[in-house]
Amino acid sequence: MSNALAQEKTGESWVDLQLYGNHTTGDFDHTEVAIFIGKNPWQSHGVARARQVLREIARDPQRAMVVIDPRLSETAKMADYHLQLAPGTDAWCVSAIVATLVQEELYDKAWLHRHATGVEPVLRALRAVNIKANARRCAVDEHLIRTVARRIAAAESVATYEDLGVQQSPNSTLVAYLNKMMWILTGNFAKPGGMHIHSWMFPLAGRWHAIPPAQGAGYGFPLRRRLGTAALKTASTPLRAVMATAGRRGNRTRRAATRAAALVLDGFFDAVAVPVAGRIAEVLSMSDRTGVTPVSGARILGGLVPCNAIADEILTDHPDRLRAMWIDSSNPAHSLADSARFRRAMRALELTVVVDVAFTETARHADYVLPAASQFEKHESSLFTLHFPRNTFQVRHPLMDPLPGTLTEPAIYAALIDRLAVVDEQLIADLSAAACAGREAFAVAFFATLEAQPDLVGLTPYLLYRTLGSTLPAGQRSLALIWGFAHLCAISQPDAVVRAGFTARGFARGEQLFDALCTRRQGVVFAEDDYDDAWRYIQHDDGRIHAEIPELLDELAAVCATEPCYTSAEFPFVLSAGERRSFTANVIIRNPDWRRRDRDGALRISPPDAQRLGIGTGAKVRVVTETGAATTVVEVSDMMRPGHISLPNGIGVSYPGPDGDHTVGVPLNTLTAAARRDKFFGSPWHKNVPARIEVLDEQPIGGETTTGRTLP
Ligand SMILES: Nc1nc2c(c(=O)[nH]1)N[C@H]1C(S)=C(S)[C@@H](COP(=O)(O)OP(=O)(O)OC[C@H]3O[C@@H](n4cnc5c(=O)[nH]c(N)nc54)[C@H](O)[C@@H]3O)O[C@H]1N2
Ligand SMILES: Nc1nc2c(c(=O)[nH]1)N[C@H]1C(S)=C(S)[C@@H](COP(=O)(O)OP(=O)(O)OC[C@H]3O[C@@H](n4cnc5c(=O)[nH]c(N)nc54)[C@H](O)[C@@H]3O)O[C@H]1N2
Ligand SMILES: [Mo]
Repeated sequence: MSNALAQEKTGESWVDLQLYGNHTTGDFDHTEVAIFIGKNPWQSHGVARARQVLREIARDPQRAMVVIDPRLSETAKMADYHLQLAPGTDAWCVSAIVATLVQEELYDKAWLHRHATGVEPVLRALRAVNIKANARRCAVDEHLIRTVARRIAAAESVATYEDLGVQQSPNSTLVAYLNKMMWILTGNFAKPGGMHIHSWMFPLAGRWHAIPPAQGAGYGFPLRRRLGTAALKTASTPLRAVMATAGRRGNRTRRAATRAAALVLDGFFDAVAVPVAGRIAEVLSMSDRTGVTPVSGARILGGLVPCNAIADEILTDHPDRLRAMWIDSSNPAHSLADSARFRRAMRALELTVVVDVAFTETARHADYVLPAASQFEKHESSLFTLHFPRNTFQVRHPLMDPLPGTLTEPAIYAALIDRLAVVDEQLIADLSAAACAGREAFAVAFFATLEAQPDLVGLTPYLLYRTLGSTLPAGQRSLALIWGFAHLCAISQPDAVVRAGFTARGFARGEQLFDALCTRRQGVVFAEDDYDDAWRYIQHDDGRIHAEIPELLDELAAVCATEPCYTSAEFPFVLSAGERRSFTANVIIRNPDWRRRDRDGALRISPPDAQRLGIGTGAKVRVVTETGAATTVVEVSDMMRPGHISLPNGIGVSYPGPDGDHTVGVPLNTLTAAARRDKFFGSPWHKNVPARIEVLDEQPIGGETTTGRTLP
């Protein structure tokens, strides 16, 4: 199992797990000092109402924006402090900032004493950092670094956001740690404008864990839990039999069954829901699956194999190599490093299946392609519920009917699981009948089933779709899964869900949330946190931040003893392969005519470099890297630092035209290498690809003749 998180976010996630156990998010609406590290929210968002929030910060003289980026990005242009470092040198830059906090005694001793452990080794490591040397290594003025550190220390609140500029660059895991030290050492956690662990609809990554209600989990709770579990176990068989037939019997039986189920739920819901729901969430979120891959020994986090290791796990004769790959909603032959190698790996497999809405670069190499209905033709939602204090979720409804021959993913997977015949048909019939009787009856029957047959827990989405789904109005079958989300969410974060207005008690609260999710099409605030709640989301038993990560403190010392250097005489530029621009959206825009500007996805280059090469905007050049070469047009841009060039992401995909398929723009991963990756979690260094530029003699795009004029 892998997904895009395992080529950008796993290093940061692991750091989060060590420090406090879950994902954090910044309160940029209220923060005094906003810090963006390798992040350009003006184009890439990631902060709700990003442009408005950026404008508000920029306009307010009491607030400040710090941007760490080698490029004068749209966001950097609005910043009070732009640290325009040399590409790939963030570890030196951010460690110099954090070291200034320590060496100038600007950190919050009292707060750390109260809320953190393992602080002393961190302070010791940071006292050893040579700020002056690191400033030189990252090519940022030492005075600017110290000024920024002082501004951070003086602020009422600080929030940070790191993204691909560092996550797909050298030392990404170390930089994630240093980033977090900027706000931890200054005590910027769990307060307005600070950093917070937040609620989830369902954890996209990281651990599901129930937060007990602040008040009165209540008298006799353990006893009720024991009783409840026992009641569920013993009552479930006869109760389930009643439920099973209730749908078919008369109204009186159905009413009796519903009342009985309601009674069980009323009496015991609080006590039994958490353990039952917890098991479902743990299995489905795969949060506890760690280890290493069988062939290359790459570290697995949250069940995810690092993307850059996938081909290594296939292109070998190791007996435990991967044999088959199921690819859904992803175009890895285009979006993962070294496309040619990935395609070779696909062909070496015994079976490949692609589920997609387009006949993608990946689909073309698959044994089977299962065409899915598009996002406009089915219910959809995003699990990126990363907001604090008010967290939102939206179920988007279909706008039109699916194209003939396509199915929604739930229908595809349910049909496959049917054919695998792993679930007893009678069970499906029983649960469906219970669902006909009512939600309470269904809930008791469903929970009792999973309690009795824990091996079915992983099939929860299938069971919900087939049983509860069959009772939902026509065309809304997929919403059965949302029912599961609603209940897990209400069970795990009861106080926050109540504050968001879902005040019913016990089982009824999840029902209330489910109804809102299905009917309020504009979206729902499902959780409203208190700033103090962030403490309750910490997953260490002592409720403290565990500041020391020995592996990364060793790494800090090692990195600080080296000089960064990514270029050579052969490859004198650092190419950032994958800049987010206004007309890019990962790989989902295939028609180049949709890009009203920058249709070809120009290579951005600094004015001095362009001048030395004798080229201007619109010139055609060839970009050559260790792995490949591509032709592109040039845009001379004052955004770029000399020595740094940048291509947009998401282009270079095929699109059918009257005379066959066309590809506009550079498919970036023909230029990248899988081996250039983070040593801890394998994140690719897409932002840091050594490259050279060869100027073409007025060749049309695609022409391969070069003049051989290379920048020395
Ligand atoms: N318009 C648009 N928005 C998107 C997407 C999209 O395709 N298009 N994709 C979405 C996805 S999947 C993601 S992950 C996010 C990514 O969002 P971002 O990470 O914000 O986007 P990028 O433009 O890839 O990179 C951010 C910045 O990193 C800088 N950078 C390059 N090298 C370095 C370096 O060595 N150090 C530092 N500090 N900075 C460096 C670049 O100059 C750039 O300004 O965007 C999301 N939003
Ligand atoms: N060189 C380089 N490589 C990069 C990046 C970079 O900056 N530089 N960025 C990286 C990042 S951060 C990310 S997140 C990845 C993204 O890489 P991917 O995950 O591969 O790209 P997406 O565009 O998110 O994938 C979408 C796929 O889902 C399909 N799709 C769209 N809607 C549906 C649907 O309803 N159902 C199904 N089944 N499929 C659908 C689309 O047709 C497309 O093929 O790329 C990474 N690769
Ligand atoms: Mo991403």
